[in-house]
Amino acid sequence: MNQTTFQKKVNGLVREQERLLARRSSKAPGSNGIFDRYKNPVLTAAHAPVLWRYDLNQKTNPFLLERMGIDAVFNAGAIFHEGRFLVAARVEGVDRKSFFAIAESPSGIDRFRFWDYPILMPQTAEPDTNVYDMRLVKHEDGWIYGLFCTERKDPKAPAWDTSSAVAQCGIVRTRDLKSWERLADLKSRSPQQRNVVLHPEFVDGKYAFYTRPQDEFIQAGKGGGIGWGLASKIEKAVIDREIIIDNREYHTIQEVKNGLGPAPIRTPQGWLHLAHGVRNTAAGLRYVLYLFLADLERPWIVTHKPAGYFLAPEGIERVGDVSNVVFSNGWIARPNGEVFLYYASSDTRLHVATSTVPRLLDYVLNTPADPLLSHRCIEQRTELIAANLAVLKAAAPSRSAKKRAAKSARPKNRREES
Ligand code: M1P
Repeated sequence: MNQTTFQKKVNGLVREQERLLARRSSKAPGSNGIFDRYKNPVLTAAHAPVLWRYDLNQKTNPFLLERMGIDAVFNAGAIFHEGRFLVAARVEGVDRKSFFAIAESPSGIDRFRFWDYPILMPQTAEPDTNVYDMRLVKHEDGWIYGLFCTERKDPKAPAWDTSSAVAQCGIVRTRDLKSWERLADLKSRSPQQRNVVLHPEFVDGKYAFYTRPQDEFIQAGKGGGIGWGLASKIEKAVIDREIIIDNREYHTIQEVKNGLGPAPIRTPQGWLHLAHGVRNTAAGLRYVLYLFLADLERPWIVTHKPAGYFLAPEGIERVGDVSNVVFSNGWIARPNGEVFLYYASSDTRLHVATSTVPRLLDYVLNTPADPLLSHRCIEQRTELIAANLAVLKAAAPSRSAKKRAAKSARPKNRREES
C-alpha cells in the first residue's frame, strides 16, 4: 500500500466513525406508556475510537490492520456531570478483558463519544484480573464513587480448574472522573460479592451498601438476594452484618438470582430502585429488569414491588455474546423529573430508555404485586377486566342517546342540502 492509499484508508476509517458518532436517534414506536425505547443503541463496539484499535503508523502497520479489536461495549454506570451525560461503560477487548471508559453526550440519547483514554484503574496489592459493571454514585460526602466488580482467579482452585474466580467489590473515587483514587476492596463475610451499590446518603452516620452475599453468609432473610449492610468508613470499608431486602423467589423473574442496578433515585414517595432478575429456561438464563420502591427513612424496607419485569430483551436485544440478557447499572434523573435509563442487551451493546419519575412512581405504586400463584394472578386480571368493562359501559352512549344523535345529524330537508 502506498502512502496515499494508506492515508485514504485512515481517513475513511475516521470518516465512517464520525458518521456513526454524529448520528441522531429518536424514540422507537410502540411505547407501553411506562418508558420509551430508542431506535439506535447509544454505544456499540463500533463506537470505540479508531485510536484504540488501529496502529495508524504506516511504518509499524503497513496493512492497516485492526491490531487491538473491541468485542463489546455494554453495562454502564451513568452520571450527569458539569452539563453532560456521562457513562462509564464496560468495554471488552477481543482479549476478553473488560475495562472502563467514559463516554459523553450532550443529549443523553445519542452522540455519545468516548474520551481519548480509557480509565487506567489504580491497583491494590492484589491486581484485578478483570473488572466490570461500575456503579457511579454522587455521595453526600462530596465524592463521586465508582463501585465495580473485581475478579481474580480463585487461589484455592485446583490446577485443572482454570475458570473458578473470586468476585469482590472494588471501590474508586474521583471528583472529575479523570483522576481516580483506589480504596481497599469492600470486606464482608461473604467470599463472593457482585452487584454492590453504594447508597447515596449516610444512614445512621454510616456508609450503606446494597450487596449480594452468598447464601451461607446471609445473617437475616431467606433464599438469598439483594443484601444491605453498613460500614463505618469508606476507606477500608467493612460490613459485619448483611440482611436480605429483596429475596430470590420460586417461579418469579428472579428465581435464580437478582442484583441491584444503579444507586436508587430519591423521590418523595421513597427510594426508587432498578434491579435485574434472572431465571432459568431451556435456552439458558434470562435476565430482565424490574423496579421497586423502598422506605425513605429505612431504605432496607421494600414498600412496593410490581409483579414481574419492567423491561425485557426485545428484537435485536435478545441476541449477542450472552443472549437473552438485559442488564442495567446506570440511570440519570434530571431535576425536571426526566429519567435516562441505560441498559445493555445481551452483553453486547448499550441502549437508553427514557421515562419520568412521576411515571415510574405511578408504575411502582399502582401495579399489583406478584401474588405468586397462578389462580391469584387470574383473580387480579379478572378484577381489572371487570373494572374496564364497567368503564367502557359508562363511556358508551345509551341506545336512545345514539338515536337522538343520529336524528340531529340528519339533514332537515333535501332542499336545504343543495
Ligand atoms: O452475563 C450477564 C451478566 O452476568 C453477571 O451478572 P450477575 O452476577 O448478576 O449474574 C455479570 O457478569 C454482568 O456483567 C453480566 O451482564
